[in-house]
Order: sequence, then structure tokens, then C-alpha cells
Amino acid sequence: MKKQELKGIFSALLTSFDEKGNINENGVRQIIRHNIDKMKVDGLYVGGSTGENFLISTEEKKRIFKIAKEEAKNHIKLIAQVGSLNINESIELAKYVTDLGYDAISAVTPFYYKFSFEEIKDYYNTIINSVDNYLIIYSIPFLTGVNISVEQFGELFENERIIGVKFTAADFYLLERLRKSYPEHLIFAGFDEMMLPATVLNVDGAIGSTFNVNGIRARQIFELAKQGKIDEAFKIQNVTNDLITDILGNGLYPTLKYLLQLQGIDAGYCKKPMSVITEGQKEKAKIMYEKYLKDI
Ligand code: MN9
Repeated sequence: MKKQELKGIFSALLTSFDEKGNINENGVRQIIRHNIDKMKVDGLYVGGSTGENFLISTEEKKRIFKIAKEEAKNHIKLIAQVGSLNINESIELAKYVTDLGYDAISAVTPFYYKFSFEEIKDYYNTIINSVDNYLIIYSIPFLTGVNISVEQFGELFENERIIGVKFTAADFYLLERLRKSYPEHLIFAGFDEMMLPATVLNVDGAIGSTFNVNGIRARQIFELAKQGKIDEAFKIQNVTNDLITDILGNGLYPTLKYLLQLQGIDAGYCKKPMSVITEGQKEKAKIMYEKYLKDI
């Protein structure tokens, strides 16, 4: 696949767990099918924050990567998030998904320790140079504490297989500078609630957790904004953000999973230390479903 073909709307895939925190394979398959058949996404971003990836073992990560490929086949695009504090694990996973036929890998900036930029650059080059694939940097400063400057992105992009960034930040000045500086690189909007302004700044696509339930509206926002129909896109972003505000206020991942349960999808539990959804949260999610999702 050529790198430009990776553009579009990608759901950050949720993982269904059983009550004990084991992967619920059937549920994972149902979530994937829902994204492909109902949300009509262009692709899946597998193994990201939304997949609760940092809470599971290497074998579990592989299992989810394999299930996603089995369901998606070559019908939609697949990006595997393989970043980890254990670089050996990242390399192992990068090889695994490349053999499976994933279209690109992605890796979160290494977090927890205060790595220097040289160390971060070495991490990315080491991972992507171990496989014949493309890499998309996963930048999410509010969770990792890692900020990369325009110039530093340029240094990372010197490796021609580092083809883009998943930009999960509210820094529209940086986004505009990146767009101007690297017109050939792929930029994916990472905050669903800021999709419209990111699209106006000419991102190539978006990767989001809420697309698992609201993917139809996400595509509308993206396409209307690309066509310059900003007023129409704004209206859909408004409704979307009413929903996202309610979801964030009720607990992001448990609410997304319960919104899928209400549609007959066995989205399961979150993994500890995330808590089990309460009856009160379920009631609020039911209202959201009726108000925002039932009729789209
Ligand atoms: O993949 C997601 N980030 C996280 C990106 O889950 C940390 C976003 O889709 C957000 O969940 C979403 C709600 O803030 O924009």
C-alpha cells in the first residue's frame, strides 16, 4: 500500500474483556464487525490507549492483532500500535503485525522516564528499521508528558519510513506548523471533539475512540469540512460534542462499551485497575443512546 492510501477515518479499537480481565474474543470480533459494517470506517487503529493496550501482555496484544486481521482481511486498513516501554516487545510486535499484513505500525512516544529527544529518535528508528513497514508516531502529550517540536518531527521524518503522526493534542499552532512544514506526511487528528478545526487545518484523517459508536458523524464532519461546508460540519460537531461531553463525564471507556452493549454487541468489561461500570453510569449511557445514537 502507498502511504497516501492510509488516509481516512480510523476507529481506535476497544477491547472486550470478561469479568476476570481476560480477552473476550467473540466480543472483540463483534466490535470489529460493528466498526466495519455499521460505522463504515476506513480502518482500525489496533492496540492504542482505547484498546487498554498498556494493561495487557504481549501474547494478548498479539491475539488482538490477529483477530482484527482475521475479521478485516483486506477490506479496511489496519494500523497496529506497538509502542511499549520494553523496546524488545515493540520490535517483536512490529514483526508480528508486519507478517500479518498490517498496513502500518504506530508507536507511542516512550513515557514515564524523561527520555531525551535523541533517545526518542533512537527508539523510533530502532523499531521501524527492524521491519519492512511504515511507522506513524503516536503523540499524546497529555498522557505521556512528551512534547515534540516542529524541528524534532523533521528529524524523525528523515527516516523515510516514518510517514506521519497521530496528533492527539489541542495545540493548533503546532498542527498548522506541522502541516505547512511536512505537506507530504500524514497527520491524523487524535481528539474527536476537535476534529472540525483539525480538518480545517488539513489533516489527512482521524483516529478516535468515539468512532466506535459515532463513526457515521465523524465521517460527515470530515467530509463536509474537506468540501468547505463548514457551517454544516459545525452543526454535526456540535451534536458530536454534546455526546462526547456526556461520555467523558460518565467515564470514557466503560461508557463507550456500554453504548455498544445497548446495540447488542458484547463489548464486555474494562480491565482493572479500571472499574466496573455502575448502574448509575448505565442509566446515563441509556439516555445518551436514546438522545444521540438510536436514530443515526
Ligand atoms: O485515540 C483517543 N484518545 C484517548 C484517541 O482515548 C486517550 C480520543 O479518541 C479520545 O478518546 C476522544 C475523547 O477525548 O477524543
